[in-house]
Amino acid sequence: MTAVREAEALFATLTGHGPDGVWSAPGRVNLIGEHTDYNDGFVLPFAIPQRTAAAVGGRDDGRLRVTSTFADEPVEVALDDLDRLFPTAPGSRPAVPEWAAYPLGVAWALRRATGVPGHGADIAIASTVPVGAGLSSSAAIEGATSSALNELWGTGLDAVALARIGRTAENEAVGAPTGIMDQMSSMLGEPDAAIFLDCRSLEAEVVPLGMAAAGLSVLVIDTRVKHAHSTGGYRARRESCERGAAALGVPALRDVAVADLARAQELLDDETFRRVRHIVTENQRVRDTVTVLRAEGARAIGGLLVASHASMRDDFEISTPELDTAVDAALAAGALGARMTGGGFGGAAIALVPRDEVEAVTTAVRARFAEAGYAEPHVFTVSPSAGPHRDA
Ligand code: GAF
Repeated sequence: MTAVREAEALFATLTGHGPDGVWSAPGRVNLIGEHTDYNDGFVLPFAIPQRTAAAVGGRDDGRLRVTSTFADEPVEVALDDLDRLFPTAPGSRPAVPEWAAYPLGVAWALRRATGVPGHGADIAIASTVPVGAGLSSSAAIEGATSSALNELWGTGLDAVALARIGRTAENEAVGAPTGIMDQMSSMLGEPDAAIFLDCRSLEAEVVPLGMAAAGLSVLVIDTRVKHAHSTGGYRARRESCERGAAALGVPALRDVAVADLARAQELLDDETFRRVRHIVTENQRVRDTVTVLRAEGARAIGGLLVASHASMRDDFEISTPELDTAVDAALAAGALGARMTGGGFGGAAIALVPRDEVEAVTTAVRARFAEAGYAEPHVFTVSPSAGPHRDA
């Protein structure tokens, strides 16, 4: 069943009637540019066909009730209570179950940003974006919910403003200190194109990928090692970057050039230097990837993807043995490039693969995982896809 049909069915079970409408938004993979977003840098993600749908119907009692296929129980709150629930104190858990903090956080952020009080609603959420796989299931929930409420409440925000609402929900309601890449990629997705985003200005350029014309596929290898951004390593990496920028006297690591790295090495301890070097070289790799895509096409970007993975494995230290195995096995079996994608510490890798070698690469990756004694990975192709829309 599609996410849209599933959300409609869930809505009917919850309320006994049909929704006023159904909105959906996609997950994403990031082609290149990891952990650069919160350093005011560059990213090159694309939206994927897997989507999250929100079936929504108005209520006249000022209450919000959310339910989803990945929850046991609906969560219900009064709209006027949202300001008491959020923001979540830094480092604490949200006052509602974490999955519900995404849609409720969007409602809270939309009211706060626009001053529009909104009205009560039932919201039923279903998704085909795998959770915890590093494919931005969270941005897809935020995008579907914000698109729905933006229309039903008449708040009139554009795609970039809604991406900011999603990030506010994630940072302040869920408490995950993420950047804005995932929300922007979900909101701005275009078929057969990536989004070249300057995370400081939020200027976005659509970069055609021509995957089908080049006979290429992007393979996702979900290692099924779950990750979360609200805790642990993600936050620590962000803090290292902030320390590095402060020590170098710049507002953000975006302002450090590759040529400045020798001086940075003299000033910083080894670990902070390696974190900084990842961000600085990754920003350059994103720009180089865009240049190569425009001049030579997607077949020529493999080396940049491989260099990006090495930098995340060795300098930023966010890869895992499963992700390294996925990348190595894909490359050995004929992928033109491969790298882990997303925040790291689990989740998925992507591989750029000639279309007629997809099966051979898939088989080889599965075999290497079995040999290593890892859980069977979930391997599938994705094509760059459209952003949010109203489905019903
Ligand atoms: C996660 C975050 F949500 C993004 O903002 C980004 O930092 C990414 O990890 C790493 O590039 O998906």
